[in-house]
Amino acid sequence: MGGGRRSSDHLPEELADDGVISSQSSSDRHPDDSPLSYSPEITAAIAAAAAEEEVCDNPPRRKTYNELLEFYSDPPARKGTLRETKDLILRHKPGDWIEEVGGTTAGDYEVSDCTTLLLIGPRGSGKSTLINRITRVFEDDQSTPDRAQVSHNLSATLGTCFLQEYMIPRKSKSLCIYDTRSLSSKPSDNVELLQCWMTRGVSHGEMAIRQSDDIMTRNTIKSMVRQGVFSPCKKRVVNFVILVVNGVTILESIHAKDNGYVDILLETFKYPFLSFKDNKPALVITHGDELSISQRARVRLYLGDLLGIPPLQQIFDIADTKDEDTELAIVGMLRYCIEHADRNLPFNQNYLLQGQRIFHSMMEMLQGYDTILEVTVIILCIILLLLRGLVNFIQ
Ligand SMILES: Nc1nc2c(ncn2[C@@H]2O[C@H](COP(=O)(O)OP(=O)(O)OP(=O)(O)O)[C@@H](O)[C@H]2O)c(=O)[nH]1
Ligand SMILES: [Mg+2]
Repeated sequence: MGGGRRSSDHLPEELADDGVISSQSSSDRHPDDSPLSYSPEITAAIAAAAAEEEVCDNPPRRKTYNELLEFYSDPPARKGTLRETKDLILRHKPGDWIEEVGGTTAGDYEVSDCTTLLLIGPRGSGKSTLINRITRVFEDDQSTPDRAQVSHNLSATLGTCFLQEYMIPRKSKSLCIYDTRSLSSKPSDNVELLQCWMTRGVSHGEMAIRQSDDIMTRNTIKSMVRQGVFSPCKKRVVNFVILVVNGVTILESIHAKDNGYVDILLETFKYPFLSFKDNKPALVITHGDELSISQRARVRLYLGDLLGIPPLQQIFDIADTKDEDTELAIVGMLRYCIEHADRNLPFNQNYLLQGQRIFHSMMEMLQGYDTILEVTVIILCIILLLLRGLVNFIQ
């Protein structure tokens, strides 16, 4: 895909030459490349990365990169916001954050009873793991079993094959996230499934069969269904999209100059039906626990450049780790998605309401004409009076 373009072509020089730390090679790491924790080594890693980055002669990129490093190295500044943002999400009802712009009121928008977010991403990027991680942020009992099935050996399973709805938190009625089947390496498969979900809506338990699935795969998926033909689950309109990518695979594909993974992301991200007006999907980077801080910052900067989105505001680094920074990233990401979902709700298509609106605007128009008519009559009367006065004067 993507013609002759190489992954490394997206990459600035100072990033392209960087080594990759994969899950398998963690023992070979340089001490400066230790995973995220606030130890002296990390501080050294930040300093080393910052010094290295100074060779970069692109000031805006350097500024963003430094901001990213600062973001990772200054957790106390953000701690106070965790509870506050969590409460906001827990209290939120769909439509709460509608902005009444363009002379509209909240009643002009089609507000469903549940804000629906759609998780999409390549095979093994960590969509199902993210569901479990998000659940734990809102769960009092941390020992409850995982909700979503995680793939532990990608070659041993097909991965997630059915759309699964997860209410967040469990008992909520107003926010749900859909886990989906992974993106295919064939773009036509992705267009077909994604367009269907975005235009017709999604429903819990729905099979996700690709055009290119062979008969055996189709039969396997069909035989996993444990319900009758008719599903009692309602269709949900998707309100916002989250693209999940594996940070380690991004670095690996850059290093190996293999464009497959990155091209699929770029192509998918550009599908207009995944955007809500000008608002593109949010991006989640997983597997950050297997990278150093400088590598995390670099992957984020690289994806921001590639997809044309702000790395600090629209890209969320959510590793499968239990720490306050991960929780902050999760609530930050949810808040971003819910706010954008509310801001992009469709107009209410209720015909009675539309009729009322048309009637009102016609009345307003007629009232406008009324004023013009009155002014014209007054002017005519004044002219008549003046003419009469003139005639009397001449006689
Ligand atoms: N170290 C680490 N491993 C992760 C992270 N996220 C996911 N994984 C692992 O990655 C593998 C795949 O995770 P899944 O959550 O099943 O990925 P998925 O996107 O749902 O995969 P499909 O359903 O096949 O599309 C599992 O072994 C997870 O444990 C992460 O942030 N860090
Ligand atoms: Mg999955």
